[in-house]
Amino acid sequence: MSSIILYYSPISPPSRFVAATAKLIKLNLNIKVINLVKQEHKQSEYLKINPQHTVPTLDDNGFILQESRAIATYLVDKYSKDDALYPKDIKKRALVNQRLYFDATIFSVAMRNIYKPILNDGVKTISERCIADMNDSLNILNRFLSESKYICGENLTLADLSLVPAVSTIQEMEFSLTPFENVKKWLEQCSQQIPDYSENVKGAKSFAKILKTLQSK
Ligand SMILES: N[C@@H](CCC(=O)N[C@@H](CS)C(=O)NCC(=O)O)C(=O)O
Repeated sequence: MSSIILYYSPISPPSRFVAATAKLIKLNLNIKVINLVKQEHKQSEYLKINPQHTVPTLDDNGFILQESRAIATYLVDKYSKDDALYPKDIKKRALVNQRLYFDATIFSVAMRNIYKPILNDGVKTISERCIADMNDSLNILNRFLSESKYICGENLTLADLSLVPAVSTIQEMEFSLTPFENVKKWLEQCSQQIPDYSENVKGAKSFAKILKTLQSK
């Protein structure tokens, strides 16, 4: 068993991003599932390694790291045989970073603003503001993808791996991708390249089902 531990939840898009990255670089991880519904991420043992009480968290032989994008870039830098997913070329890397930040600060924030009120505050209906912000984020992504096959050019990078689980989750939450042709095409391409893609779909469906159940109560 690998001594590199990933604390992970299948319903968490950033967890699935890190797991897919490890698979693509053929790095064996010891996956420890954290049950978010049972609040395992709030237990004192877990808070010691992640005060943010989020998944994923990496424990690489005692080196603890939180935040999916920090984890994925670290894993590629340290363990990948090549730099395809996270180029060493300064300008290419800057572009991947920019799109990772776009995901962290815009796309995933728009998504969180939709699911958090449903999970935490008993909100049943997604506000018009949140729907508009999500559609705006999808539109930006669609524009990025109008210039190239993948988010940062003609090859798959960490920017794609980070955004795919988030976009699939949004799709399972019944956000239509029909107005975003480039996004639809890109998702289909990525699904052919990401190992065990069905795990991503399964996780996205499970999360969407949790939300739907709460909304219908
Ligand atoms: N920016 C963080 C976000 C992590 C995050 O919000 N994870 C969610 C699951 S998708 C979580 O653990 N939520 C529990 C909580 O915030 O208490 C990352 O990319 O790792």
